[in-house]
Amino acid sequence: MSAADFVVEPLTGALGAKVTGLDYRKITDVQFERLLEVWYRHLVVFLPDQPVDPPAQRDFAQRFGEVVDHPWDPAKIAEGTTLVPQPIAEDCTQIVRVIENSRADAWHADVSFRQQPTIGSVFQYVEGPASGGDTMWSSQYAAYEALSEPMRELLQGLSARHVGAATLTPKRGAVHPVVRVHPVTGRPCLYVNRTNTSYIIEMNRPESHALLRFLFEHSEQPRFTVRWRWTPGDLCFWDNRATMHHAVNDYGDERRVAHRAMIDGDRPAAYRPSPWKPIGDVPTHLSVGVSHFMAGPA
Ligand SMILES: O=C(O)CCC(=O)C(=O)O
Ligand SMILES: [Fe+2]
Repeated sequence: MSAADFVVEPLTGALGAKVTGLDYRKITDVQFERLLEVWYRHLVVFLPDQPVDPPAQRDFAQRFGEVVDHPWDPAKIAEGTTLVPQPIAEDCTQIVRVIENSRADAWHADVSFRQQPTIGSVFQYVEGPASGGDTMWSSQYAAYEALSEPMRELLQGLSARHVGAATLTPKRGAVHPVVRVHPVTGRPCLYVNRTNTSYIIEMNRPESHALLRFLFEHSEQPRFTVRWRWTPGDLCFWDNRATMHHAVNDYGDERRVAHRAMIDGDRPAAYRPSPWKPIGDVPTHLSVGVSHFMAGPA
């Protein structure tokens, strides 16, 4: 094998790729460049059967950008909407979060209620039930591209408020374009999700409600998704800008553990600037999106 010579197997028509022939602890710069290309193209990349090694996971995640997390301190939560860089402790407990029984079983893009949602996560499955506990991802490029031209035109001029679970985020959340452009690929994608997206600011509430409901149902269709059945050791990294994900909660009381490092983000950019003005502020309790997993990661 030459330096960048690993094997890439696409998983579904929409997204996902399995990569074999690599140990994530020993990836050369040339291999990493190629892996980034695979990531941008397939959005969620799986490296099966990797050693569980949190410091190595931290180092690998840092190749994508700065590793960040929620400011769990309530005073900091109240302060603002940005994630904070994590102190780099040698034992990694600060930077590679242990995710136990995440129950994140509603479609979401991580922390979309923040001004700068993460660009992605490096996630390793450590232990879990003999069956069940799969995770699903959906391509929001594919969801966008499947819409009619008039619908795409309409959506390009809209923005939505995203609000997270009360324990995680200030009530004000963040406003993002409904269609964002991926800063690396330049491709437009849908950017609303059932967990965090509350309402479209340029529309009347009933219009916003109906349109968001349609968009949630549209973007969650099986034809836009991939589903991964985990084996302990599987490492994956997903693009959080052009995908949503959903952890399937079908394993009862069994234990399911993963390690996750989140990578600092950027401000979602609109595909086209909005020609319309917001219609005034509305109390956040009128949200359509409902956070189903108050205790889990968002
Ligand atoms: O547990 C999982 O499969 C995914 C959990 C999740 O939503 C996350 O880590 O962001
Ligand atoms: Fe998540």
